[in-house]
Amino acid sequence: MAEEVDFYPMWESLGMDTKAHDMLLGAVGQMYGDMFLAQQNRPQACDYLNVFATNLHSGEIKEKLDAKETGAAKKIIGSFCLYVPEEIVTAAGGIPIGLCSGADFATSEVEKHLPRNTCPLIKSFAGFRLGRVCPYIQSADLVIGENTCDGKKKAYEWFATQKPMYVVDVPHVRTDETKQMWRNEIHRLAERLEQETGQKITPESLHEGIILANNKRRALQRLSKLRAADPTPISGLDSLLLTQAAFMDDPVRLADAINKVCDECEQRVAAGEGVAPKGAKRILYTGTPMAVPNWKLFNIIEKSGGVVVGEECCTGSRYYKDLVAETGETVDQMLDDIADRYFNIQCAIFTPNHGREQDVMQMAKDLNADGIIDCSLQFCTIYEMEAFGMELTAQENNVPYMHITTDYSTEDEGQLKTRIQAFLEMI
Ligand code: BJ8
Repeated sequence: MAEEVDFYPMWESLGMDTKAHDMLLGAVGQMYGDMFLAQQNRPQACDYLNVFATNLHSGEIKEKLDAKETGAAKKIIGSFCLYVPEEIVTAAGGIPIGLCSGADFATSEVEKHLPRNTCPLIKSFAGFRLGRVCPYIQSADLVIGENTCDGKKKAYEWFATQKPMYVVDVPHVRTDETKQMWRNEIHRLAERLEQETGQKITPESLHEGIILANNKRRALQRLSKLRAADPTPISGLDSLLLTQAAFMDDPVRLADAINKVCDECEQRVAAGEGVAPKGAKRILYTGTPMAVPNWKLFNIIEKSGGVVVGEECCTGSRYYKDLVAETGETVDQMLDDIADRYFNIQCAIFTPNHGREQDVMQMAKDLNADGIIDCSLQFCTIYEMEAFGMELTAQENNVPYMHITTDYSTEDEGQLKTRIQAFLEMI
């Protein structure tokens, strides 16, 4: 039997509130059991996710702290957005961590610093910091923010009083000039990271960073293709968690685990085995990102008899659909290649952003979706705004569409269930 490790000294050394943290872990553990472990016909290789979820606040974070201790890595670098390239962090000797948070915490404390009508994702990371319950936020040596939505960019002004921060300037329109600005911004970020870690980025280290991230993306692309089968071999919940893991887990281990899931899914597809019966209503998700442990919507869809077959969002296809070119030879070339790949992420902060509608329609076709559920987190103006255009595009393409606005609370679960069940019956 594996030796039990006592993680309390580690949590205490990170300045965490261990009592509050126990409560959080208890609640998330319960949720994981009710949502993930209660699934039927789950691929066995998804057991990896059970281990990942169990270790998320313990073994996973210890591994990163140990890497720093032994000198295998220099710093832990947190970020909140897909526009922050993990390749550069890795190349500079940092460990990249996604800090977006998916649960309400210390809300009344948060509302002393941020307006009540702020998006739950922002309030959540603020609450995790104020409540001292996130070992990732606690251990981040530097946090890279980004000038994206109004909520995040203003919240970072406050967050900078909590953690050392550097904010990258993401353009909001796509022109040749802004593309060049973005390239310059990425070069500046590389310099800042080198300064932070004290490690020079070399052609070799940057190439390795690109390959590490691309390999995760290749594995997720493979999984995405397999989900086109009917019956689909894996649930939306498990697929979502595999992508969420890409922001925290060891990249080599995770890519290997995803490929093992794919191997099993290939066998299932060949045998006509699925996670839901053939003919179950197939949903394409689009909208705001889903940070751990925001699994509410997928759980409702799948417990209502539907199955999520794809996610057009930052915790979905936007993370893995495009690779960074692997042909660059100099650091400058590779940084430009990275900038160009990230410039193409179809986030609603860009105007116009019709590429997102095209991506959604293409995914609906490729994955044989029966309907689209477009979800915005409450108070996310940019995704709420884009929902109107998305609905029109879906109508033009004869794809049933539903828009949802929700938050991290459980209060609207009953209402969401009713609406989703009606949508599944209608399509
Ligand atoms: S690239 S989607 S991760 S900005 S949900 S905090 S937009 S008010 S998360 Fe995003 Fe980067 Fe874009 Fe992706 Fe603001 Fe909206 Fe909240 Fe959001």
